[in-house]
Amino acid sequence: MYLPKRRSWELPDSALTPEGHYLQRREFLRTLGLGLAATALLPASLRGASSGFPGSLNPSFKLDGVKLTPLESVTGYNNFYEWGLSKDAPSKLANQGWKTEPWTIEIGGLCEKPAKFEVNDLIKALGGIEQRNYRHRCVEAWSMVVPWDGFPLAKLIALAQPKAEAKFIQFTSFFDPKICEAQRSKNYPWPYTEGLTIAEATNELAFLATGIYGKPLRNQNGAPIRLVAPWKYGFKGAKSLAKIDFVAAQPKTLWNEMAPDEYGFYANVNPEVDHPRWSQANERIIGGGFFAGKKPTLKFNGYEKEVGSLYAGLDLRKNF
Ligand SMILES: Nc1nc2c(c(=O)[nH]1)N[C@H]1C(S)=C(S)[C@@H](COP(=O)(O)O)O[C@H]1N2
Ligand SMILES: [Mo]
Repeated sequence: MYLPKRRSWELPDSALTPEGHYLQRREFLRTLGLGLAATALLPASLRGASSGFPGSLNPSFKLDGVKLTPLESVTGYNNFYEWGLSKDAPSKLANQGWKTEPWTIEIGGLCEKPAKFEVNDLIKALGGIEQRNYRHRCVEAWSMVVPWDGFPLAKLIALAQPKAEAKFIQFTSFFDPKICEAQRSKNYPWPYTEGLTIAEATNELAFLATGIYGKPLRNQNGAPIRLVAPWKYGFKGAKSLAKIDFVAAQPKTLWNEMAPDEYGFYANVNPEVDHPRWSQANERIIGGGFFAGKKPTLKFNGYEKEVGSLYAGLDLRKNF
């Protein structure tokens, strides 16, 4: 029902799997032989090329003239509160015995095809992955440009077949208080949750990332699979997803529950709507040295052409 429109850039070549994933995700390799039979059952529009070559950058998302944030910054300056509140905590604490492979993700709620997948099998069922360079703007007024690997969320939605009553999708991060000490605390309503409307989720920009710079996601970036909605503040991009549910009503989200006046459900990047405690007009560029500087923030983070129509007639100040 919510089949994504086939776009000019969805050529077989754009859905290839970078070599790094094959080399590093052993489980993926092990199941290669089985995958083909499963993909053959999918409609042609969902099938990508099944052989893995490097260089599968989707040409529609190259971001000409923009500098990619260095890998050290993308993997060393993180927000992942389950693993500490400082920017350098997740790269350390999320890598002390927390296992993110194998990993089961559950697709459920109001859909025809609820299912559990090991993440590598899901990637295979959806025909592989592609690379996209996206701007990444945190609500805290800093930004990066990240080369993600992954697949459009619309592909997963088409596979799950949401029912007509499904109007939103809720994303739920992992919950494992035995391993994650912060999740034993009652100060936050764990697990981390986020949400999108179905119209937002089927927009071509909405992406499920499984890698960065052609390598599997590091734990601190939300391994093995996390949401990326580049026209929204980074907190919408829930990490290390355990569940994706189709729901009828606007789902609860962790930050909105914590501070509804500061973190709205929409959270579209908007230089004209300040956070109650700071301006959103400019952003600090992360990486590339101490003096990388600042730049003006763009409406919808520079993706107005792609997503502006989703919000036609909506008061963006009220629906922040
Ligand atoms: N589960 C979970 N997801 C999360 C967060 C978090 O604390 N926990 N932080 C969010 C915020 S505020 C941002 S800016 C991005 C940061 O992603 P990155 O560390 O890969 O840049 O992840 C988002 N997803
Ligand atoms: Mo953020």
